[in-house]
Amino acid sequence: MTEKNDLVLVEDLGAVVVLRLNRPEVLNALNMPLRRQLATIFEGLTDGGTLRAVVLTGDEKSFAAGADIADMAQIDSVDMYLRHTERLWEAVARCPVPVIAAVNGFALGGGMELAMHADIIIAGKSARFGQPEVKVGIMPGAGGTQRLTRAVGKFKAMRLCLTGEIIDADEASAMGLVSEVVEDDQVFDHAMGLARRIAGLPPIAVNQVKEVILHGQDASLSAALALERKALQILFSTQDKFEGMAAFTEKRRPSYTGR
Ligand code: CO8
Repeated sequence: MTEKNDLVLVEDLGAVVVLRLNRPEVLNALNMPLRRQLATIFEGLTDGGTLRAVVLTGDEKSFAAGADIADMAQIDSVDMYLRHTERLWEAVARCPVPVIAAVNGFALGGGMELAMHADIIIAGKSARFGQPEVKVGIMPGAGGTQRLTRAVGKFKAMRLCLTGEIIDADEASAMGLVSEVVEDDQVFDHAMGLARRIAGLPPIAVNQVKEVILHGQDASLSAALALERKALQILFSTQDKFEGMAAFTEKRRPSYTGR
Protein backbone atom coordinates (compact mmCIF):
# COMPACT_ATOMS: atom_id res chain seq x y z
CA MET A 1 0.00 0.00 0.00
CA THR A 2 1.44 3.41 -0.86
CA GLU A 3 1.43 6.06 1.82
CA LYS A 4 0.42 9.66 1.31
CA ASN A 5 3.62 11.62 1.62
CA ASP A 6 2.11 14.88 2.85
CA LEU A 7 0.99 13.82 6.33
CA VAL A 8 3.66 16.09 7.74
CA LEU A 9 4.31 19.32 5.85
CA VAL A 10 7.87 20.56 6.04
CA GLU A 11 8.87 24.18 5.63
CA ASP A 12 12.63 24.64 5.66
CA LEU A 13 13.39 28.23 6.61
CA GLY A 14 17.11 27.61 7.02
CA ALA A 15 17.80 28.12 10.70
CA VAL A 16 14.26 27.01 11.60
CA VAL A 17 12.33 24.08 10.20
CA VAL A 18 8.54 24.06 10.61
CA LEU A 19 6.82 20.68 10.77
CA ARG A 20 3.05 20.76 10.42
CA LEU A 21 0.93 17.67 11.11
CA ASN A 22 -1.52 17.36 8.25
CA ARG A 23 -4.52 15.09 8.83
CA PRO A 24 -7.10 17.79 9.55
CA GLU A 25 -10.03 15.47 8.72
CA VAL A 26 -9.27 13.47 11.91
CA LEU A 27 -7.89 16.31 14.06
CA ASN A 28 -4.34 15.20 13.18
CA ALA A 29 -4.75 11.78 14.77
CA LEU A 30 -1.42 10.00 14.64
CA ASN A 31 -1.71 6.98 12.39
CA MET A 32 1.30 4.84 11.54
CA PRO A 33 2.08 6.47 8.18
CA LEU A 34 2.11 9.91 9.81
CA ARG A 35 4.32 8.68 12.64
CA ARG A 36 6.70 7.02 10.19
CA GLN A 37 6.94 10.24 8.17
CA LEU A 38 7.54 12.28 11.28
CA ALA A 39 10.30 9.92 12.44
CA THR A 40 11.97 9.95 9.02
CA ILE A 41 11.92 13.75 8.98
CA PHE A 42 13.36 13.99 12.49
CA GLU A 43 16.06 11.44 11.67
CA GLY A 44 17.08 13.68 8.77
CA LEU A 45 17.53 16.74 10.98
CA THR A 46 21.14 17.23 11.99
CA ASP A 47 22.82 19.95 13.98
CA GLY A 48 25.98 20.28 11.87
CA GLY A 49 24.59 22.69 9.28
CA THR A 50 22.32 25.69 9.47
CA LEU A 51 19.47 24.14 11.48
CA ARG A 52 19.00 25.73 14.92
CA ALA A 53 15.42 24.96 16.00
CA VAL A 54 12.27 23.09 15.02
CA VAL A 55 8.70 24.34 15.35
CA LEU A 56 6.25 21.44 15.50
CA THR A 57 2.59 22.30 15.04
CA GLY A 58 -0.81 21.19 13.82
CA ASP A 59 -3.63 23.44 12.70
CA GLU A 60 -5.97 25.89 14.44
CA LYS A 61 -8.40 23.12 15.56
CA SER A 62 -5.96 20.50 16.70
CA PHE A 63 -2.31 19.85 17.41
CA ALA A 64 -3.04 16.11 17.50
CA ALA A 65 -6.06 14.33 19.02
CA GLY A 66 -4.04 11.25 19.90
CA ALA A 67 -3.04 8.01 18.30
CA ASP A 68 -5.45 7.09 15.52
CA ILE A 69 -8.08 4.96 17.25
CA ALA A 70 -9.25 3.44 13.94
CA ASP A 71 -5.66 2.37 13.35
CA MET A 72 -5.58 0.53 16.70
CA ALA A 73 -9.12 -0.78 17.08
CA GLN A 74 -8.49 -4.24 15.63
CA ILE A 75 -4.89 -4.94 16.56
CA ASP A 76 -3.67 -7.18 19.39
CA SER A 77 -0.63 -7.10 21.66
CA VAL A 78 1.67 -8.82 19.19
CA ASP A 79 0.69 -6.45 16.39
CA MET A 80 1.29 -3.57 18.76
CA TYR A 81 4.67 -4.94 19.83
CA LEU A 82 5.75 -5.51 16.23
CA ARG A 83 5.02 -1.90 15.35
CA HIS A 84 8.01 -0.93 17.51
CA THR A 85 6.64 2.56 17.83
CA GLU A 86 9.32 3.31 20.41
CA ARG A 87 11.76 3.61 17.51
CA LEU A 88 9.58 6.25 15.89
CA TRP A 89 9.32 8.24 19.11
CA GLU A 90 13.06 7.99 19.73
CA ALA A 91 13.68 9.82 16.48
CA VAL A 92 11.73 12.78 17.86
CA ALA A 93 13.32 12.57 21.31
CA ARG A 94 16.84 12.53 19.85
CA CYS A 95 16.41 15.76 17.88
CA PRO A 96 19.67 17.61 18.57
CA VAL A 97 18.23 21.14 18.35
CA PRO A 98 15.43 22.62 20.46
CA VAL A 99 11.92 21.63 19.43
CA ILE A 100 9.09 24.07 20.13
CA ALA A 101 5.55 22.68 20.06
CA ALA A 102 3.00 25.29 18.96
CA VAL A 103 -0.32 23.93 20.24
CA ASN A 104 -3.74 25.10 19.15
CA GLY A 105 -6.80 23.02 19.91
CA PHE A 106 -6.44 19.43 21.04
CA ALA A 107 -3.26 17.83 22.35
CA LEU A 108 -4.64 14.53 23.59
CA GLY A 109 -3.22 11.09 24.25
CA GLY A 110 -0.36 10.48 21.83
CA GLY A 111 -0.77 14.13 20.75
CA MET A 112 -0.01 15.36 24.24
CA GLU A 113 2.84 12.86 24.41
CA LEU A 114 4.18 14.28 21.16
CA ALA A 115 3.99 17.79 22.57
CA MET A 116 5.86 16.56 25.64
CA HIS A 117 8.70 15.37 23.37
CA ALA A 118 9.26 19.07 22.61
CA ASP A 119 11.53 21.25 24.73
CA ILE A 120 9.16 24.22 24.89
CA ILE A 121 5.36 24.13 24.59
CA ILE A 122 3.49 27.26 23.51
CA ALA A 123 -0.26 26.86 23.92
CA GLY A 124 -3.17 28.94 22.69
CA LYS A 125 -5.79 29.99 25.24
CA SER A 126 -8.27 27.48 23.75
CA ALA A 127 -5.84 24.56 23.71
CA ARG A 128 -6.96 21.40 25.45
CA PHE A 129 -4.68 18.80 27.00
CA GLY A 130 -5.35 15.31 28.31
CA GLN A 131 -4.39 11.66 28.46
CA PRO A 132 -7.79 10.08 27.71
CA GLU A 133 -6.42 6.63 26.79
CA VAL A 134 -7.97 4.99 29.84
CA LYS A 135 -11.41 5.86 28.46
CA VAL A 136 -10.82 3.55 25.49
CA GLY A 137 -9.37 0.73 27.59
CA ILE A 138 -5.66 1.42 27.18
CA MET A 139 -3.11 3.74 28.74
CA PRO A 140 -0.44 6.18 27.61
CA GLY A 141 2.46 4.48 25.86
CA ALA A 142 4.79 7.23 24.69
CA GLY A 143 5.69 8.99 27.91
CA GLY A 144 2.27 10.02 29.18
CA THR A 145 2.85 8.39 32.54
CA GLN A 146 6.56 9.28 32.72
CA ARG A 147 7.31 12.62 31.02
CA LEU A 148 4.07 13.96 32.45
CA THR A 149 4.95 12.86 36.00
CA ARG A 150 8.39 14.43 35.68
CA ALA A 151 6.79 17.65 34.44
CA VAL A 152 3.88 18.04 36.84
CA GLY A 153 4.44 15.56 39.68
CA LYS A 154 2.70 12.37 40.74
CA PHE A 155 -0.62 13.73 41.91
CA LYS A 156 -1.46 15.85 38.86
CA ALA A 157 -0.25 13.09 36.52
CA MET A 158 -2.35 10.50 38.34
CA ARG A 159 -5.41 12.70 38.07
CA LEU A 160 -5.01 13.18 34.32
CA CYS A 161 -4.07 9.58 33.47
CA LEU A 162 -6.57 7.92 35.80
CA THR A 163 -9.58 10.02 34.81
CA GLY A 164 -8.80 10.90 31.19
CA GLU A 165 -10.02 14.38 32.05
CA ILE A 166 -9.30 17.13 29.51
CA ILE A 167 -7.92 20.38 30.91
CA ASP A 168 -7.57 23.86 29.44
CA ALA A 169 -4.39 25.74 28.68
CA ASP A 170 -4.40 27.85 31.83
CA GLU A 171 -4.66 24.79 34.04
CA ALA A 172 -1.97 23.02 32.01
CA SER A 173 0.23 26.07 32.45
CA ALA A 174 -0.44 26.29 36.18
CA MET A 175 0.65 22.67 36.64
CA GLY A 176 3.85 23.15 34.62
CA LEU A 177 2.83 21.28 31.50
CA VAL A 178 3.23 24.20 29.10
CA SER A 179 5.87 26.92 28.86
CA GLU A 180 3.56 29.82 27.92
CA VAL A 181 -0.07 30.50 27.07
CA VAL A 182 -0.76 33.14 24.41
CA GLU A 183 -3.76 34.26 22.36
CA ASP A 184 -4.84 31.55 19.91
CA ASP A 185 -3.89 33.56 16.85
CA GLN A 186 -0.44 34.31 18.30
CA VAL A 187 0.68 30.74 18.96
CA PHE A 188 2.60 30.08 15.77
CA ASP A 189 4.17 33.53 15.54
CA HIS A 190 5.20 33.37 19.16
CA ALA A 191 6.77 29.94 18.69
CA MET A 192 8.56 31.20 15.56
CA GLY A 193 9.82 34.23 17.48
CA LEU A 194 11.29 31.98 20.16
CA ALA A 195 12.81 29.69 17.54
CA ARG A 196 14.45 32.66 15.80
CA ARG A 197 15.78 34.00 19.10
CA ILE A 198 17.28 30.60 19.88
CA ALA A 199 18.67 30.46 16.34
CA GLY A 200 20.61 33.66 17.02
CA LEU A 201 22.37 32.17 20.06
CA PRO A 202 25.61 30.16 20.12
CA PRO A 203 24.48 26.73 18.90
CA ILE A 204 26.88 24.58 20.91
CA ALA A 205 25.78 26.32 24.12
CA VAL A 206 22.12 25.82 23.14
CA ASN A 207 22.72 22.12 22.41
CA GLN A 208 24.50 21.64 25.73
CA VAL A 209 21.66 23.27 27.67
CA LYS A 210 19.17 20.91 26.02
CA GLU A 211 21.31 17.84 26.57
CA VAL A 212 22.09 18.59 30.21
CA ILE A 213 18.48 19.38 31.16
CA LEU A 214 17.18 16.22 29.46
CA HIS A 215 19.85 13.84 30.74
CA GLY A 216 20.11 15.52 34.12
CA GLN A 217 16.50 14.98 35.06
CA ASP A 218 17.00 11.20 34.98
CA ALA A 219 20.26 11.23 36.93
CA SER A 220 21.07 11.71 40.60
CA LEU A 221 21.53 15.34 41.60
CA SER A 222 25.27 14.91 42.09
CA ALA A 223 25.70 13.18 38.70
CA ALA A 224 23.54 15.81 37.01
CA LEU A 225 25.51 18.65 38.60
CA ALA A 226 28.74 17.04 37.40
CA LEU A 227 27.26 16.74 33.91
CA GLU A 228 26.30 20.42 34.03
CA ARG A 229 29.77 21.44 35.21
CA LYS A 230 31.51 19.41 32.49
CA ALA A 231 29.27 20.87 29.81
CA LEU A 232 30.03 24.38 31.06
CA GLN A 233 33.76 23.65 31.05
CA ILE A 234 33.58 22.40 27.46
CA LEU A 235 31.84 25.63 26.41
CA PHE A 236 34.85 27.59 27.64
CA SER A 237 36.80 26.29 24.64
CA THR A 238 34.28 27.34 22.00
CA GLN A 239 35.02 30.31 19.77
CA ASP A 240 31.50 31.51 20.46
CA LYS A 241 32.26 31.84 24.18
CA PHE A 242 35.23 34.11 23.43
CA GLU A 243 33.18 36.05 20.89
CA GLY A 244 30.18 36.39 23.20
CA MET A 245 32.18 37.71 26.11
CA ALA A 246 34.34 39.97 23.92
CA ALA A 247 31.22 41.44 22.32
CA PHE A 248 29.72 42.09 25.74
CA THR A 249 32.88 43.83 26.93
CA GLU A 250 33.21 45.85 23.71
CA LYS A 251 29.49 46.73 23.80
CA ARG A 252 28.79 45.37 20.29
CA ARG A 253 26.58 42.65 18.85
CA PRO A 254 28.22 39.23 18.87
CA SER A 255 28.79 37.32 15.65
CA TYR A 256 28.54 33.61 16.33
CA THR A 257 30.01 30.92 14.07
CA GLY A 258 28.84 27.75 15.79
CA ARG A 259 32.43 26.74 16.58
N1 CO8 B 1 -8.31 8.74 16.27
C1 CO8 B 1 -9.01 8.64 15.14
N2 CO8 B 1 -9.91 9.56 14.72
C2 CO8 B 1 -10.09 10.64 15.51
C3 CO8 B 1 -9.38 10.82 16.70
C4 CO8 B 1 -8.44 9.81 17.09
N3 CO8 B 1 -7.68 9.90 18.20
N4 CO8 B 1 -9.79 11.98 17.27
C5 CO8 B 1 -10.71 12.52 16.44
N5 CO8 B 1 -10.91 11.70 15.38
C6 CO8 B 1 -11.81 11.92 14.25
C7 CO8 B 1 -13.25 11.63 14.63
O1 CO8 B 1 -13.52 10.26 14.55
C8 CO8 B 1 -13.99 12.46 13.61
O2 CO8 B 1 -14.00 11.76 12.38
P1 CO8 B 1 -15.39 11.68 11.52
O3 CO8 B 1 -15.65 13.10 11.09
O4 CO8 B 1 -15.03 10.79 10.37
O5 CO8 B 1 -16.43 11.15 12.43
C9 CO8 B 1 -13.10 13.68 13.41
O6 CO8 B 1 -11.81 13.30 13.89
C10 CO8 B 1 -13.58 14.88 14.20
O7 CO8 B 1 -13.72 14.48 15.54
P2 CO8 B 1 -15.06 14.71 16.39
O8 CO8 B 1 -16.24 14.76 15.49
O9 CO8 B 1 -15.08 13.72 17.50
O10 CO8 B 1 -14.76 16.19 16.93
P3 CO8 B 1 -15.29 16.84 18.30
O11 CO8 B 1 -14.87 18.27 18.22
O12 CO8 B 1 -16.71 16.52 18.55
O13 CO8 B 1 -14.45 16.09 19.47
C11 CO8 B 1 -12.43 15.25 20.49
C12 CO8 B 1 -13.06 16.28 19.51
C13 CO8 B 1 -12.87 15.53 21.92
C14 CO8 B 1 -10.90 15.42 20.38
C15 CO8 B 1 -12.86 13.83 20.08
O14 CO8 B 1 -12.63 13.65 18.69
C16 CO8 B 1 -12.12 12.75 20.80
O15 CO8 B 1 -12.43 12.44 21.95
N6 CO8 B 1 -11.11 12.13 20.12
C17 CO8 B 1 -10.36 11.02 20.69
C18 CO8 B 1 -9.37 11.53 21.70
C19 CO8 B 1 -8.64 10.36 22.31
O16 CO8 B 1 -9.19 9.49 22.94
N7 CO8 B 1 -7.29 10.36 22.12
C20 CO8 B 1 -6.45 9.31 22.66
C21 CO8 B 1 -6.31 8.21 21.66
S1 CO8 B 1 -5.48 6.78 22.33
C22 CO8 B 1 -3.85 7.26 22.30
O17 CO8 B 1 -3.45 8.35 21.95
C23 CO8 B 1 -2.95 6.14 22.72
C24 CO8 B 1 -1.49 6.51 22.78
C25 CO8 B 1 -0.71 5.25 22.87
C26 CO8 B 1 0.74 5.38 22.63
C27 CO8 B 1 1.20 6.46 21.71
C28 CO8 B 1 0.90 6.18 20.28
C29 CO8 B 1 0.80 7.44 19.44
